[in-house]
Amino acid sequence: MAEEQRAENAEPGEVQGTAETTPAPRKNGVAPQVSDELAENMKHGWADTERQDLDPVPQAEHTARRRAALSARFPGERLVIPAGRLKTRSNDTEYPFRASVEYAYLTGDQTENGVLVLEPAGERGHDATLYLLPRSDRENGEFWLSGQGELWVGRRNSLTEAARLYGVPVKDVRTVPDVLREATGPVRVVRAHDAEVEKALADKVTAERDEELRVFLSEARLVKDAFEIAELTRACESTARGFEDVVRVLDRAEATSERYIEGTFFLRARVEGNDVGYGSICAAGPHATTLHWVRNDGPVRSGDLLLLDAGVETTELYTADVTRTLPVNGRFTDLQRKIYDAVYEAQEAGLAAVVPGAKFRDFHQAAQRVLTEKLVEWGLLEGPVERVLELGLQRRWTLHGTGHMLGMDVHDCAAARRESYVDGTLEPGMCLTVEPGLYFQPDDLTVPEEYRGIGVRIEDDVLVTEDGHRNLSDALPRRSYEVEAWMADLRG
Ligand SMILES: [Mn+2]
Repeated sequence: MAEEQRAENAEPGEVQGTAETTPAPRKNGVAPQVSDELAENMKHGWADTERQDLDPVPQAEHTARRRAALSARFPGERLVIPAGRLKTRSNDTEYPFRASVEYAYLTGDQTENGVLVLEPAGERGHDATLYLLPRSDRENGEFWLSGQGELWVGRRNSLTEAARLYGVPVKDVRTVPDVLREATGPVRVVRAHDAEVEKALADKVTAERDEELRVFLSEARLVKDAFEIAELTRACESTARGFEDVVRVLDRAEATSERYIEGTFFLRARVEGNDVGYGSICAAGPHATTLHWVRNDGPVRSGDLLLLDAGVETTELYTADVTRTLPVNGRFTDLQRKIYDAVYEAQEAGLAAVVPGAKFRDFHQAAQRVLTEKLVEWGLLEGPVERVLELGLQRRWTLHGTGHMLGMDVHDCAAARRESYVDGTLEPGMCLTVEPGLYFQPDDLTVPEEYRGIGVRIEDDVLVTEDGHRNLSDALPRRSYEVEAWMADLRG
């Protein structure tokens, strides 16, 4: 019944384009009728809950500085950064909302349909305005008759409350299409988040100029500020607890499936953070050789390895990205240990290359060299090592790059230019993963049978510091014998 009424009144994901929000009168009689007496009754008797005691959110000083950097890069131009809208999952249900990274980074807010606009303001640079949906109107019945009414979706901040929280003037988002349509002068928008906003700007923007805005915001996040570093540290700490949770219930996973592991980690992510930062890879046995195994519907067997690649995303949307490869029964076989220790050695070489001033590629090359030496030593590849590296022949089993930037996106800063990221230089404040691996596909006839179906990856999240790096995920052991001792400890 509740759902029926909602379906009748709701426009999921839609905010009306005008200030007139009176719900459309019902005509078909399917939904419950609202008598004039009830409509009148619902207008009255509600307390004023406006909050006067709000302090700015902790990152407000940081978002102000981030907006100032953006302002300096695009003087005299109007900049439009939408949060995005709810996405339909099926019929009238939606996916959990996650604000666009650009919007959350510049505002600290995460509300659907929000839009940040930086208006050129001469000498001052820009004036920022945040556009948000206000509290529901009680007078016209919106709060209980509209699908976005607060009675259905929960109380929102009033515009005054939001202004206090985020340190930016706030206006009604329903005026945004008109504001943007009437705007004159150069405009840029971050695309792919809000079709309504883009429609209003259609004849004012170009793809090329908008891309420059996106690239700038991606590169701005290459070096993390103090707030971001604290968030990434928290994400790693929660993630370590999630891995411990998994180890404690491995026997229950054996009785069910990889799903038990996924669900166990997810519980930690939802309780301590916002969500997982990406689909958890819970890959037991040969599934570990599938790089993005997220079906997680396979068996968990004693004697196999479990490759768990998972990260908690904090409430402020910063994610960890950590992998451990664990023997399900708590002990590596000799061959599993040989392969695991090789990956560990490669990771050590990679970590040692994460220092300020090093090229981003250096840690990848250091790890690849170690893995290649092992593959030659084991007789899987014919040397010399230099020739193998030159031809990239080791990549049949190393498969992927050794790391990437980490932040609000698990593969953060993806729009950055090559020269500032892939071909760039490491600087203090950058946060990245170091994650070498070796994967022997179950159907790979070029390796001895006993190798087939073994996949190992070890992944840590590392902050570049003034004099080297700090491993943010080092609460979790990495050496094979330390992993065994840690598992034994947790399983009692
Ligand atoms: Mn990763």
